[in-house]
Amino acid sequence: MVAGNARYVRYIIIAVFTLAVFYFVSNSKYDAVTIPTGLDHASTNTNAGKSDDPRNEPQQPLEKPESSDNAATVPKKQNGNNAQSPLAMTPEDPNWDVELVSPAPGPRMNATFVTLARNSDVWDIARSIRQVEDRFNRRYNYDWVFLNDKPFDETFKKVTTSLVSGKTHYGEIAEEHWSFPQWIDQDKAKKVREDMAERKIIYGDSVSYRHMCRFESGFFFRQPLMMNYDYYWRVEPSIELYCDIHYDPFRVMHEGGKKYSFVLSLYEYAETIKTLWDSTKKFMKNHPEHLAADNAMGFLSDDGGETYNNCHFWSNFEVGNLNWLRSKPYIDFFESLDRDGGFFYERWGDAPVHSIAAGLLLNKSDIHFFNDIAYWHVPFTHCPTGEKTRLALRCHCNPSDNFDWKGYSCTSRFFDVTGKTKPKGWESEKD
Ligand SMILES: Nc1nc2c(ncn2[C@@H]2O[C@H](COP(=O)(O)OP(=O)(O)OP(=O)(O)O)[C@@H](O)[C@H]2O)c(=O)[nH]1
Ligand SMILES: [Mg+2]
Repeated sequence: MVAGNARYVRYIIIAVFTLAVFYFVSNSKYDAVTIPTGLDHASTNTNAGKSDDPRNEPQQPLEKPESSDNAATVPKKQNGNNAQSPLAMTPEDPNWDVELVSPAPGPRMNATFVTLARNSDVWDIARSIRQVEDRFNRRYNYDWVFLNDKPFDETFKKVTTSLVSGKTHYGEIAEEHWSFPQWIDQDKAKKVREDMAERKIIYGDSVSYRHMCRFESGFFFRQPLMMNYDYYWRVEPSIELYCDIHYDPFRVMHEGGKKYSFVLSLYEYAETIKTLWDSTKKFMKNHPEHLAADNAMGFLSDDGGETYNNCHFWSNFEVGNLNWLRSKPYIDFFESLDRDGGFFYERWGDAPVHSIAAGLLLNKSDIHFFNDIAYWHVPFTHCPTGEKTRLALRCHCNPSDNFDWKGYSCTSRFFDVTGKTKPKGWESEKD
């Protein structure tokens, strides 16, 4: 009986001991998981296959473990002293790397990005800026001018300034650049808008859209902030850039003597520009001295200038020379059109206005097509033709989306008129 009791006591002690051990194990504090530094260099470098890619250069050898026996337990160390270079995980940490990469070598042009936007466009333009910065400007740090018919609010300025790697400038457009000129007949303009609304013409009933088109046609390049620059690159909200941009497009323009450039071209909606060509012909008659000797009339007209074929460069993307837009030929052209009133009596867009000007006032060789700049603005894509180009530029566009050689694009015509050779593979991208 005594032996039996002792056995029970032993069982109780073992049970209490087991519970105590379980309690201590389950309540003990974990050590924080240390983040290994300098691990996995080789495994993250998946960019195999291209010998000239700097990321494929051999990595610095990792410090050898003390013995092969404890290789599994000794963490690999990077060259350098961890104490001197503490791992920076947040912007508040000392050593936080602001720049990430070095600036691109070479000169900078006197150039700026320019965006016309409303305060409500802030998140859509934020997307565009991020694309431009990631693909290009983080290494070039060009300025960015923002223009608005109303004052920009603090949120717009804060968000965009945080995203742009160059300086940002914010301008409010003067009223005379964003209103009806006094010679416009308001009743006539109103009737046009009502009629276009009934016919469901896109933006046909919008007053602000017309102010926007007139402003982009005749005034953005002479805003006080823009007077500081020679070249501009227009960026709209919600665009995409699909490839790295390895060279400076502003330099291409400057060193190649280019005045205007494009990535997409197409036919304009004829109902919105019914009398634009009549006004253009009037201008050509009044100012023959402004027409360039080797102009690109063949891009604009199939009958030697009698009628307009509606081809235009899509102006939501443009890299151009501001001094050309500020020149007498261009200003005379804009003022002649503006007097005729088609910005309000029809719905002339800045794209056909810029394009007709480029086609008539410039020599063909002044207009540049940037095949390398892959671009999307709803609903069209320019994806560079040629697999070699797309791989070299690390593009993520689908080549079958490329609009360049489809039936509704005018880019093939541009190549024919200017005598340029189309990029290899263009035929397989037709409709
Ligand atoms: N400040 C200001 N900017 C405007 C106004 N209307 C348009 N914009 C800007 O002008 C540019 C062209 O306008 P969008 O509305 O994009 O015109 P769109 O490209 O023809 O048409 P979407 O297909 O809608 O993009 C954009 O950068 C707009 O942010 C306006 O009333 N005020
Ligand atoms: Mg747009």
